[in-house]
Amino acid sequence: MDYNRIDSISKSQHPNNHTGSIQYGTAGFRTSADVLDHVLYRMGILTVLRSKQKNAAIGLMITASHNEEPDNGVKLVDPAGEMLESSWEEIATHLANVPDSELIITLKKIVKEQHINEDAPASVIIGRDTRESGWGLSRSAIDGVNAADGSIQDFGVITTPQLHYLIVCSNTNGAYGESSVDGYFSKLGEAFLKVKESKSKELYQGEIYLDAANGVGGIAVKEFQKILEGNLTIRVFNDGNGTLNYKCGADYVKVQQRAPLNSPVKPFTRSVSIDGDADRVVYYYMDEGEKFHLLDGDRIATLVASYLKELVEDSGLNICLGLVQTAYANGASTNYISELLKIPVVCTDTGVKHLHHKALEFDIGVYFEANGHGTVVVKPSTLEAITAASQTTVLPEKCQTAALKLKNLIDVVNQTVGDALSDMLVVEAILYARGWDITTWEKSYTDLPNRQLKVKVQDRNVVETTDAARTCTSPPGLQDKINELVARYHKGRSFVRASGTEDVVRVYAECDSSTEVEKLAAEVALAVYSLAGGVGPEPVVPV
Ligand code: 16G
Ligand code: MG
Repeated sequence: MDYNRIDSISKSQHPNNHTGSIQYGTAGFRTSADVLDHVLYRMGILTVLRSKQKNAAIGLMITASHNEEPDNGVKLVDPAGEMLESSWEEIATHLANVPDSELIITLKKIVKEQHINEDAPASVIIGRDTRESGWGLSRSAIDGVNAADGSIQDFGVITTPQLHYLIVCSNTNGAYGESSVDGYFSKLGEAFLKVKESKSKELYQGEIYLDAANGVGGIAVKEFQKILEGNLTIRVFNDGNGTLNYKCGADYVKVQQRAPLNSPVKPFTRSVSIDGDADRVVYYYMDEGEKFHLLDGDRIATLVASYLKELVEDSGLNICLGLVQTAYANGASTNYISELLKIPVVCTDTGVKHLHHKALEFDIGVYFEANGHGTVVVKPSTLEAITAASQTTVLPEKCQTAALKLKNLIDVVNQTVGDALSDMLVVEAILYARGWDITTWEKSYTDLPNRQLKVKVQDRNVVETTDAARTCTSPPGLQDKINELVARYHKGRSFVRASGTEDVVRVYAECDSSTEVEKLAAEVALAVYSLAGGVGPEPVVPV
């Protein structure tokens, strides 16, 4: 590597003028776009080093997901499509923050400590969402990759899950699918058409309304519209004409628990919201009294897991199926899945990487965050067994049919990461197979009323947790206070954690009454405010 060249481009074109520090959080760096130029340049270089180390293509995605338009961010994607390994998150944070004068020495240190062969080839796949700042930031990243002599495939504007897909295809020589954006659309689209080969039945109607958060999903869904024409009608709104993520998108709909701007008003319309980079999805509808009904990631998880369980049982195959959730999962969903469906449930820390890794421990692992981020992962040996069973004639017909259904459904899944559009097609395939409309789906269990709040504090890192964020270990006394508050509410549960993407402490509360839950959440927020150094206005507890 030509360190002199890296150094001179850094100083002349991508200097670090940022005074504050910036951190590789739950999903990469994410902050105001105007402080990210040098970070992107440096991440371009780091991606090359990671690629040399792993001897595989590494992804670099420029997005700030559901944040406001002026923000942007970058995350690195490891060879198997997973999030960057945590030890490298620290390396990335350090590299992003060092002054220009220490850039080269830092890079040399990384090369040495990580045993990187500087002469190894490097390959980087780049994508970005629709943010205006994305093009310029992608140039900075490309400058970094070039300066470090890596080869680049720049896919321009794509969804985050498309980038993950491209990485996996590229690193498996096409075994997972064709390594192109067209390959992505045809793999998932054609798999969906296969699932829908039999006639539509009962209550299912093949029409949905999609809120694309005015983001990149609005572009991607147009390709699916073409492939699925005549089989699934997707009516898109917030498709890019309005402001990105403004009063729309999966995060808004989930957190605000209300319909997005421009939503169809006709009661019981099956509606879908995705987020700004199309890796989260939630469903919702309004009833005849204009009451809003949300079917979030927990609902999707239970729908998918229960259908998979049925198929696994019918196939007669020995497959261990499990579900992974976080503490944000509604208690009613956890109860339903473990008590009624008898499917093992595991709880992990927030963030896709935690859920994904845990899910890989099952033969078929379903993972979903309540916010709509999730997918299904299947062990290669399990997929082989399912495929073999679907093709054999020695098994009873019921088993073979179930195996074939399983195989076809798995093909609709983007296993590389949670993918809003793929997940939506999976949900549609299952509702279709079950002959359900959205209210039948909703009836499986009743959500406990819940509320999320944010508390501003001086330093959010004073809040530390353990046991998948369900127990707060610092500051002292906070967990005792939470226990005391929760005990006053029927089916009460609450936890707090420092956000990985925003400078706040998050509060989650649930109990069996929608008015009481507002109180519980506010009381816990107040406890955080008093014990963890709250700043600004004090949370107000409703009377
Ligand atoms: C990121 C995570 C998401 C998580 C959220 C939590 C990825 C790709 N995304 O968006 O999984 O739910 O952060 O945000 O890992 P928080 O730490 O601000 O609550
Ligand atoms: Mg996202």
